[in-house]
Parts: sequence; C-alpha cells; structure tokens
Amino acid sequence: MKLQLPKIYPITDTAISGLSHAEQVKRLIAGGATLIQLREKQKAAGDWFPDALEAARLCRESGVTCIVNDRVDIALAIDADGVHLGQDDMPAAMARQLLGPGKIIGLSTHSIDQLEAALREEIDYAAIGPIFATSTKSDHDPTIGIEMLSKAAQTAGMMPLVAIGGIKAGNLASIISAGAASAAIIGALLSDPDKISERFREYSQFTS
Ligand code: TZP
Ligand code: MG
Repeated sequence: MKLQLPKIYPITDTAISGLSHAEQVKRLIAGGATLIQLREKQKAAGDWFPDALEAARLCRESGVTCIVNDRVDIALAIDADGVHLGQDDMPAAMARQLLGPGKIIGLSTHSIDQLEAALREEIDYAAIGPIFATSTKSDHDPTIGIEMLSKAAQTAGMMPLVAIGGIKAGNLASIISAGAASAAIIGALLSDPDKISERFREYSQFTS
C-alpha cells in the first residue's frame, strides 16, 4: 500500500539544535509532527542508543512514525517504524530482509538516474536533494533546483517523493507545488531550539 507521508518531514540534528534527539522529538510532536526521522552523524551507536530509545518511546506514545537515518541496527533495536538509507548505506534489499515487510524504507537519491534505480527497489518512498544550497550537509551533491524536482516528481510517479535541502518558509510552497509529497527540513525548523514547536506549526500552514 502506498505510504501516506505528511507534507513536512522533520529530521533531528543535535549539532544544530543543541538538544537531545528525545527533546527535539518532544518539541516537534508538540508542534504537530506526525513523522520524525532521527539523524545522528557524529555519535557512535553506543553513545547515541539511550537517546534514540527514548526518542522512539516518545514517538510511539504519541502515535508518531519514527524513522532512523542510516542505521538499520539501531532501527531494529529501538523498534522504529523504519529506516532512511543513503546511497552508501546498506542496500535496500538487505535492509528489507532484516526489517521485514512491515517497516518503512526510504532511500536518498541525488539525480534522476539514482531515482530511477531507487524505483526498482522494494522501498516505500524515495528522497531527492539537495534541492537548494544547504550548510547542514557538508559533502552534499550539486543542488537540483525546482525544475529538476518537478521532473523527479514525474519520474517517481506513484512512489512518494521527499524533497530535501535548503527548504524554508520562503520556498516550501514551491516544493509541494513541484510535486513532492513531502518536504524534509532540518535547519529551518531547529536553528532556534526555543521555537521548534512554533516553527513546525507555522510551516504546516504553508502546505495547507
Ligand atoms: N541530504 C541532502 S541535503 C540534506 C540532507 C540530509 C540536509 C538538509 O538540511 P536542511 O538544513 O534542511 O537544508
Ligand atoms: Mg544516510
């Protein structure tokens, strides 16, 4: 069955927010988030695990979908709802074997060619980006822009497509109009930790 994604797909980042994943999850849920990705690029699994476990517990308690970036092992251990894989992560087919048919698998792509390859995998959604320049991911691929995003959305067809990279208040509506099912956002939601809930609420209005 086709996955229904919320229009805004928030992703946690402890370096940007200065908060634990659990605290970010709390604030995002208070703002109305219904699906959250936990993304930890710095800490080793052992150091991150207790925070990830608590974040997943908070999601479960509120009926919020919890997706883990990169780490299939952590997703399994905290019984998350799914995993978000990059091009260099474990192959999607292997993640599917480990996670089983009931879990969500998302796959990041950075070009139409990669997106076409992703469509042949047993995944639930594809992501494409960066759409705009971003400082959140240092080693990112070239930006795609709105025109290429429209082409990607057409290529994706029935596969839900998440747009990522440099998305903020001023360009959010254009992302959705271009055909993305959802906009993944990090910096614009988290840069002021006291305003995470407020920003989420505000951003939800740009998509309705
Ligand atoms: N993948 C492509 S761009 C990006 C990722 C993880 C970072 C997006 O962060 P931001 O702050 O919303 O630009
Ligand atoms: Mg990744």
